[in-house]
Amino acid sequence: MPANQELASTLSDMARMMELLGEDSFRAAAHSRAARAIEGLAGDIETIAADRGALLAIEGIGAKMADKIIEFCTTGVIKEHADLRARVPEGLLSVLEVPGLGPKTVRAMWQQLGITSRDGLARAIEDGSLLTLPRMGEKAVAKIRDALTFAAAAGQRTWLGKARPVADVFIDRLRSLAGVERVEAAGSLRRGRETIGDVDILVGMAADAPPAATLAVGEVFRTTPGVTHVLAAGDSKSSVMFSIDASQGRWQPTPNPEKGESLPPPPPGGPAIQVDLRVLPASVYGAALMYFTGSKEHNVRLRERAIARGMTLNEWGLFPDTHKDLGPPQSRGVTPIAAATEEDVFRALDLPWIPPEVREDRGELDHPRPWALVDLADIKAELHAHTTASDGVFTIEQLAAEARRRGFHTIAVTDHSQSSTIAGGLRPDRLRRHIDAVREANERTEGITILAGSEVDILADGRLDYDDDLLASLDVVVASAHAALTQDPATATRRLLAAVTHPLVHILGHPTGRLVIRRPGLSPDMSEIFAAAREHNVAMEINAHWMRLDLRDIHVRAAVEAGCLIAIDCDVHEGADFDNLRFGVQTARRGWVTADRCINTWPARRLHAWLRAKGRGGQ
Ligand code: DGT
Ligand code: CA
Ligand code: CA
Ligand code: ZN
Repeated sequence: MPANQELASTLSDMARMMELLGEDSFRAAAHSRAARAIEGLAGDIETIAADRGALLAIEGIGAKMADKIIEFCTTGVIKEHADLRARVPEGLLSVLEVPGLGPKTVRAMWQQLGITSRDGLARAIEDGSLLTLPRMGEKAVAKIRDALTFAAAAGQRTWLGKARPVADVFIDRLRSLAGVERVEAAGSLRRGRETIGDVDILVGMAADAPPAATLAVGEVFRTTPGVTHVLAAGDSKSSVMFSIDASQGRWQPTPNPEKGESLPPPPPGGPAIQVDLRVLPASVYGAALMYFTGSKEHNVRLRERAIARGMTLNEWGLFPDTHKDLGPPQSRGVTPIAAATEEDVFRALDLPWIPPEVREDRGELDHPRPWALVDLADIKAELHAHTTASDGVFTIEQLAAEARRRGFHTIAVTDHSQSSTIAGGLRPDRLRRHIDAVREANERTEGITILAGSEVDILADGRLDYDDDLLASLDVVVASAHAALTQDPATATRRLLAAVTHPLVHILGHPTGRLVIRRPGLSPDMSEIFAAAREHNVAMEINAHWMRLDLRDIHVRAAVEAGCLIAIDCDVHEGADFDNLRFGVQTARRGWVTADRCINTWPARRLHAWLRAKGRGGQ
């Protein structure tokens, strides 16, 4: 009933604006009362309002209010609402929504300090001016600061790479507790989505664990260093807010994927994320893990499948009946067909185990079985890495040593090209000397092949940043767009097509240039790019940095369907960047990439032969 909802929120806005303006509090209260009455209506307000008598019969609606409702139902707006809007600064209502702030306080902030937004409030806290308000002491200010941080974090999504270390803090802490048999992250984190709303942690308790052990898990969870608020504290369910910075000690990611890039500031409100805990018997862990991994849409499909087979699926198991009206089967003592492991439940539904990354209701239940997606352990080569020659921290040798330590057979040195001046891009003569240095390092180094490459800029018009002679002397050419990322789609398509059809390009690096949450990047016609990439034997990169994840999951899937090769690369600038590989692999899996499709999984001979074939007319 959208009209009811819209009218209710209009009236409640009016009430709040009247309060902020310091108007008659009875009038404001009348508007909130009417809003609540309309929200609770079973019938459609537009139908009811056609009969003024019916409207007046509603508890909480008087003559004046009835006129406003009729005005809304006939014109779609209430003029008084617009008048109020004109008098109240736009951001002030969002200040009022900060938990713990009432209209009187917000009005004082506005009238006396000129605060009209949450950002303004944050500034007044930092510069101390908030303290000058009457009855505003240090304690009250600290409370508001907390509430502001919390309000900003709630409903906001963060990067996969920021949320994963948070989950790992809790997993490490809970793993060794008495009676704990299993601990895992579920939800969007386990599915590897590029942004995370909240972190879901699932603990499975051994059959012989006493109830006190379950309570202890909750207690340890809620008292983890870094927890800023406890939102809920039940026996088997808890929720907390956790300061993301508290997880950074264990893993320090590069804040910025390419140095020198000017980025807008991080989302306001400070970095905090909600973490949910559920503790259950290990005997139902599989069913619960499936339920809390989601996605919701995938779960709906699974439940439909269960029902179609005469069964009921919920977080307690897969049960042999569908008598919903008798209450949930687990509380009627019905023994589940399957519950302990995901494999058991999927098998009983006549399905292979479905990798979490593809549980998005994108056709995964109809997939020809079994699944054989690319795995972290399959990756044997890194083909996009920077050294001190441009903006990396490693020398060639250090980079190679780190790559070898991580079990790779090949590392490509691909420093920036001349147009990326801020990133220390190499002029042609410097690149020539750099190539010599890489080849010498390769001679000296055992156990890994070091390739001489470049991450060559794709200029705004599609030309590459070096001439063909120089490009032809490289073992690997990653072509990437770094500037002019607001081009219109048609221009962007021509630009990227020029790079993909260039005979010396091996890999299209971070194809759209987008940054997750921060920058949309190019939006070329991907199907044209993929068709050309397939024809010209160019691999499409999945840049594994959690701020890039570019290609994104749905584009990966389209590239795979178009028959393209995929490269998963860490765009290494420093050691920790290698750890981002897991996110690149998850993104690949979300796009249904098999190992064979991904050139980083190929044995050295095959990979090197493929690279050499470029520019020699071979494939
Ligand atoms: P997020 O946190 O927004 O990044 O996304 P998710 O997928 O982690 O969602 P979340 O944390 O709300 O719930 C975790 C999983 O639990 C979700 O993927 C499916 C399951 N779940 C949670 N609430 C419901 C619900 O109301 N209905 C159903 N069917 N499943 C739910
Ligand atoms: Ca979640
Ligand atoms: Ca959750
Ligand atoms: Zn780049």
